[in-house]
Amino acid sequence: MEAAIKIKEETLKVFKKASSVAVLTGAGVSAESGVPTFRGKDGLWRNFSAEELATPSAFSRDPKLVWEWYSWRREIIRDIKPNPAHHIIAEWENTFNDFCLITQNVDGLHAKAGSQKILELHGNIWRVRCTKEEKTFLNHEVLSDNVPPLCECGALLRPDVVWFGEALPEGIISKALENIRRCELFFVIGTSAIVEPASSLPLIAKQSGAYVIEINIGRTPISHFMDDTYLGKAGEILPCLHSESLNLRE
Ligand code: BV8
Repeated sequence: MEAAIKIKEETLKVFKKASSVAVLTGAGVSAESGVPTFRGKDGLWRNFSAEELATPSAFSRDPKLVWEWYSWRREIIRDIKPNPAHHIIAEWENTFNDFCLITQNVDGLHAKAGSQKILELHGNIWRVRCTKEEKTFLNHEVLSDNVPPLCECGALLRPDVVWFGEALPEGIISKALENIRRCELFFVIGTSAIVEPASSLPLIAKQSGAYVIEINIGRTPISHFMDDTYLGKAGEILPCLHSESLNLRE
C-alpha cells in the first residue's frame, strides 16, 4: 500500500497566498503517460543516447538516422494521453492570477491537457522546420518510411526542437526569465536538472525570492536548495496537493 502523501503546512500556506506562480517541467511529468524519459533506463534507443542524436552534427552526418529516432518517438507518443499531473498544471492557469508554464518537453502533452500559456524551451516534436527557408509548420505524421522528409523547396526538413549545442529561442528564454523573476512560488517537476540553461532556472527563481518546490521520484542536483522536495510521482503528488489546497483557497 503506497504511503499517503503528506503535504506540509508551509507548502499549503504559500500555495494559498501565492498569486504569481511559475512551473518548470521535464520529461518526468510525462513518464506516467508512457513517454520514455531521457536518462531513465528506457531513455536509450538502439544504444544511442539523446546527447548523441539530438545534435546538429548527428543530423548533418546522418539525417535519416536522426529522423528514424524522432519517428520512433512520435510513434510512441502519438496516441498517449496527458496524465493527472498535466491536467492539474493546466487547471492552475485559471487558479492563479499570474501563471506561467515553462517546459523542457517537446511531446505536446501540456497543450493536449489544456494548458495555453506554455513556454516550450526546447521546441516541439510535432513541428518541423525547413533547413533552408527556416519556416516552420506543424506535421503530425510518424514519417517512418519517407525519412528524412523534404520541404517543397527541396531542402531537408528537421524537427523544430533545440538540439544540444543550439541556443534556446531568444524570446522564449527571456519571457521565462521575466516570469521567474516575478513569481512568488516556483514548482520544478520531473526534471533531472542536468540540462542547461533550463536547470539554472529554479536557482534564479530562488535567488529572486520565490518559494521553490521540487517534485521528483528521486533527489536531483538542485534538491539541496529547494524549500520543499516531494519525493514521488508527479501524477500522484499534484492531485494530492491540489485537493488539499482546494478547501484552503477562498
Ligand atoms: C545551449 C530537445 C548554448 C531535443 C533537449 C552550461 C550552460 C549552457 C549550456 C551548457 C552548459 N553545460 C552544458 C551545456 C550544453 C548543453 C547541456 O546542458 N548538456 C547537458 C547534457 C550537460 N546544453 C545545451 O546544449 C543547450 N544549448 O546551452 O546553447 C548556446 C548559446 C548561444 C549559441 C549557441 C549555443 C540546449 C539544451 C537543449 C537540448 N534539447 N531536448 C529532443 O527532445 O529531442 S534536452 C532534453 O533533456 C529534453 O528536452 C529533456 O526534457 C531535457 C532535460 O531532461 P529531463 O526533462 O530532466 O529528463 P530526464 O530523463 O533527464 O529526467 C527525468 C526526471 O524525471 C528524472 O529526474 C526522474 O527522476 C524524474 N521522474 C521520472 N518519473 C517521474 C519523475 N518525476 C516525477 N514523477 C514521475 N512519475
